[in-house]
Parts: sequence; structure tokens; C-alpha cells
Amino acid sequence: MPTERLSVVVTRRLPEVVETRMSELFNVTLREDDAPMSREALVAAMQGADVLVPTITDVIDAALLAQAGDRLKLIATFGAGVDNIDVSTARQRGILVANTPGVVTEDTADMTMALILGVTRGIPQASAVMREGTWEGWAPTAFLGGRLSGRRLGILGMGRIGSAVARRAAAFGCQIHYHNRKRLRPEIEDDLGATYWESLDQMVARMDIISVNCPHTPSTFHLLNARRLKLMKPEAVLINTSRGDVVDENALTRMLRAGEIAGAGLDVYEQGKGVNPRLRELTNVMLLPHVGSATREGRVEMGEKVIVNIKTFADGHRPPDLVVPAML
Ligand code: 8YV
Repeated sequence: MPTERLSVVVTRRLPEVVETRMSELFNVTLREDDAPMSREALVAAMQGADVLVPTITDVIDAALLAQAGDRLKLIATFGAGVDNIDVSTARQRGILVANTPGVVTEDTADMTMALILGVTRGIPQASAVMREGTWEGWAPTAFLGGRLSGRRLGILGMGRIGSAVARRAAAFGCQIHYHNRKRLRPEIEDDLGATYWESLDQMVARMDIISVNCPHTPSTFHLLNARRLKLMKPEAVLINTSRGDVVDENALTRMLRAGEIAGAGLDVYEQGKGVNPRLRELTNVMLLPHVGSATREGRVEMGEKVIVNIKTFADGHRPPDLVVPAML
């Protein structure tokens, strides 16, 4: 199939350089505005498409796939996470799914550290006082945070991003612990200086900071449920830059409000969009609008990966970042 004849539908505005390159290579339909597409608009747009380029704001479920046009053969998502896509159903329908892993790693790990520092040192609260003009001057006991160095950090999900968090946190003097579906090879564990916990319960109960870095799959949904969250030490904090659905947000909110957990730093939420208003009322949280990978460089690299996935497919090969149901 010649590249130029591939019809590609992109659901959101992407960096200009990415859109320009896509226009050079494919018969591409780009967005005029940046609002998420309605389901109806998405179904309509997919009819003549060979390739769909969705983002996390598009829910590509079985019902939607059932309405996809016959031509659709590849979903080249702009993102590493694929929890918004029913990969198994796509596969059954002969539609490949590819994503953009790797290029979001360093930026998301940076933002994880920003949340860890923000929550342990109370940076948003201190910053708010300066903005509001209510600072009364320096005082020995004002704005006291906790020292990060020496703390036990438990990483839930030691993949690319978890490992990048481990390296950063080790440089800050943290002790690195992790729980993962599969234990890492000894040489990788040694390299990261990480201690493996087979029991998630036991790790959760002993850490000062828990960082969620595993993907959202059916088996990680509410992995940190009310029972597990209750195992956390009252002075511990929870950080999540992965997916909101891994944590029972209502249980977390209740515990934060009751002071049963000291604080939380969240970049992602259960609803996917919109923050639970009860979370916003809390003072012991740092809340970000899903900006883990939001760097100019990262977004361009994500776009470049999408292009390579499509181009490789167009040239008759397997896209390099193919997602297969067995990986999930
Ligand atoms: C992206 C993300 O911003 O890549 C991911 O999985 O969560 C984010 O970093 C988003 O998914 C883009 O679609």
C-alpha cells in the first residue's frame, strides 16, 4: 500500500511540526480546534480512515470499534497508555494497535519527583502564600516539610518510568523499594539499588512514599483499594502519575481527609478528566492536570513515534510499537 494513499484521522491538535510531517506523508485529516471529539464525530471521522490517531481523551471501546469503517486497520495512539482502547477487540477485528512508549519516560519521572518534592516539602502551599500576599515573614517553624533524603520510596510498577523514578529518587537519597508483576533480573535490581517486595501489602505498610507507576489494566484496577490504602503509615504519602484507576480515589480522599495518610500528589484521576471536588477541598494534596509527559520535546517525539508506526505499517511491516493483548 503506497504511503500517500493512507487515510489518517487525528483526533486532537498535535505539535505543528508533527502535523506538517503527517500532511507530507499521508492523506491526513487534522483538527481545526482542540476540543475532544464527540463519539458521534469520531465514528463519522473513522468511516473512511485506514489509520486512527487517538489520544487518551478518546474511548475506543468495543461499541465504537463495531462502528468503525471497514478500512480501519491501525490505531496509532498518541500516548504510551492504551487503557482507553479495547486492544483485544481491535485485534479480533483485524485492527492493529501501536503506542508511543519510551519517549514519555524521563518527563513523567521528572514530574513524579516534582510531586514527591511538592508534597513532602509543602511547595504548593508555600507558593500560594506568596501569590496571595499573605506571607508574614520568615519564622523558624513556618512551612516545615519533611526531609526527602533517607525516606523509603515504594515504586508500584518498575517498568521504564518506575526505573527512571528510582534513579532520580536514589540521587535524592531515598531508599528504593518496588513491587512488580515480575521480579527484575538481579543485575538490574543491583543497578537500581532496589529491594523487591513480593507482597504488595507488606511493601505498602512499610513505605514513607508510594509511587504508582504501573499501567492501568483489568488486573491493576483499584490495586490500591481501601484495604491496601489503610495499610499505609499515617505519615506516608501517595504519588500517582500513572492512571487514576489504579487507586480507589474515594477511599484515598476519605483517608486524606481523616489524616490517615499524610498527603498525596496526583497527576491523574479516576474520572480521567475533572477532579473529584472533595479532593480539591483538601490542603494536603498537590493536584496537577495530567502533565506528566507534557514537554514540548516529548510531544514532538510522541508524534514522531506515531509517524514511524504508521509509516512502517504503510510499508507493509509490523509497527515497531505494536501493542498485543498478551502485553496487557
Ligand atoms: C499522555 C500518558 O499525555 O502517554 C501516556 O500514556 O498518560 C500521557 O503522558 C497522554 O496519554 C496522551 O494521549
